[in-house]
Amino acid sequence: MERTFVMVKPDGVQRGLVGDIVSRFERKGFKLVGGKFITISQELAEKHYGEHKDKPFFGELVDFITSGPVFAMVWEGENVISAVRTMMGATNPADAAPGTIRGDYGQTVAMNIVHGSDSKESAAREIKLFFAEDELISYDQTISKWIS
Ligand code: RTP
Ligand code: MG
Repeated sequence: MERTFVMVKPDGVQRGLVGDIVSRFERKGFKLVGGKFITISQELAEKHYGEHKDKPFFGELVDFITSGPVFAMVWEGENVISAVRTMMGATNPADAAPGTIRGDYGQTVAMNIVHGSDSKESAAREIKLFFAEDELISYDQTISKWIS
């Protein structure tokens, strides 16, 4: 079963959107297998966003993601990686469709509320970066058999 890394960014936490975001993925039928409330270090931020290190916005991005606590999660389900990206909406909230998280709540690309892994490779890398193996919980969830 596929897993993905999702994070409510500092703006989402400050605005009290953690519950809404968790609820969207729960109601979709995905299974929460890990979660923690943390403040990201400079080092972890630079690793997490390493693919953007040569971009002009890299410094601003690292400053923002380390500026306050985030809620980091791992979600499991059928095609969960692409489904979460669809539910998040476009990177720039100005282009994100209504009904998506960024479309409903975001205004600017710098503060776009939520992160989700963009591929199987990113998901594997990011889950490992943020969670130890024993922090990911395997459990039976009977709802699963009615969903996929
Ligand atoms: P994320 O990694 O945070 O889930 O976002 P994403 O995949 O939708 O977008 P990505 O291309 O990976 O960019 C990472 C984050 O960098 C900020 N950004 N700023 N100023 C700009 O033009 C610009 N472009 C990207 C955004 O906050 C984006 O989420
Ligand atoms: Mg990205």
